[in-house]
Amino acid sequence: MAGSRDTEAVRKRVVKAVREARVVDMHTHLYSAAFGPLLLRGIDELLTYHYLVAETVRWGGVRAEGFWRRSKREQADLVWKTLFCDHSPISESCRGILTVLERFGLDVGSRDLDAYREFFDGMSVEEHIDKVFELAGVDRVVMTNDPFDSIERPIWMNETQCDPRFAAALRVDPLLNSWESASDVLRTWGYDVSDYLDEKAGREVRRFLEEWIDRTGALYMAVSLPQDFAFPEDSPRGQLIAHCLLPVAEEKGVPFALMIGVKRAVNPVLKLAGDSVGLADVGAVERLCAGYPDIKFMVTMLARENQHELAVTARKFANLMVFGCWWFLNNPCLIEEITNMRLDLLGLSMIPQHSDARVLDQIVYKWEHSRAIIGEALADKYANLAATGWQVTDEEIRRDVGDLFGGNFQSFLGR
Ligand code: FIX
Ligand code: ZN
Repeated sequence: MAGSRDTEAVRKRVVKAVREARVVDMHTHLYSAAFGPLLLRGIDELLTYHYLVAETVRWGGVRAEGFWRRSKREQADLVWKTLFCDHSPISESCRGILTVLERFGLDVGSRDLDAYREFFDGMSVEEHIDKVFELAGVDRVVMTNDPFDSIERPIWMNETQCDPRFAAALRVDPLLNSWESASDVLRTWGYDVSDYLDEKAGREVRRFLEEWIDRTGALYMAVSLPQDFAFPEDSPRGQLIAHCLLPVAEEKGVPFALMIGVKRAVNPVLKLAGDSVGLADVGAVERLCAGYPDIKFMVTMLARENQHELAVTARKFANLMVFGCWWFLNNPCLIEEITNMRLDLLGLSMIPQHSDARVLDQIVYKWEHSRAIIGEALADKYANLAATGWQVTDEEIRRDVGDLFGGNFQSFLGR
């Protein structure tokens, strides 16, 4: 047996296994090349990521309205000037860009934005995707697919061939969170739904969901929910979940992913950068998991203060998979805290991270930064085991790390 009581040696073996692990990134906003303009990539997209827009406008050099009036390139110039030149780029989102540049072999010290642009412009989309997947150690990403999106819908309707590295997830926000306008649109597509959610409308929405799961091959259905999300609830959303989403999830055997705790548009002029966070009720998750034991739920919550209760809830329900450090939690200090807590409460039966990348290149930094933190957290745990005399083989370490970085997700899907 290759095991050792030496805690330092075991730590090194764990960190190495995490560094080498192949990743399945179970929630992103990336698209394959077939989706044309929906796939964002390169330095100007990196700089205008909404996390950085919020940080730029904070400095007060420009108001949000003025920011949006600029071209993408001018916006990127302003972000670069404000966050990288006028101040040191120490926030996680800024640091991420430097990690990407460095991993691509660019001269970070030169601060030469035009040279970075030239580099990214020189890559074909295919070359770019291959390179990013290789640098990130990612095998597969799951997209966020919205059948109500006017660019995306025709691509699916034309049965465009999709790169198998990009799997689909059916996003149901428009349906659940704005039923009135969604029902208007559904009618134009030939679904016989009234505004009133009666028996027939329920049947038609189920037909819509089933058709889109089949069309996209969606691995799961997903929705983001506000901090006041309740279940059960006598609202269109509550009715749709109970009578459409859950029956389809059960019938099709696809999990339902709930991302809970977003306070949308607290500052609407900031657009995507204007969303915030709120404390949510984990009781809604408990009631879903207890009431529907044959349905699988994947849940992430946005508020730091919800994390402990959510992890405890996952101890109670095998049909609940906790995943990721979402959005404002995707920062080193919080990933460390949350990962350690989950490892203590749930052992290895969770999905520690997803990237939520919106720009292709981001998976390079998001996974590199998360790997380092998860690797250290895990190394501590194995070192504690080694101190008792428990020995682990390299195969066992690789098995466990593989579960965290993709295996648990695949098993939960039942694949
Ligand atoms: O709802 C979501 O999937 C969120 O992740 C996004 O809408 C959000 O804007 C984001 O990019 C967070 O990382
Ligand atoms: Zn997301």
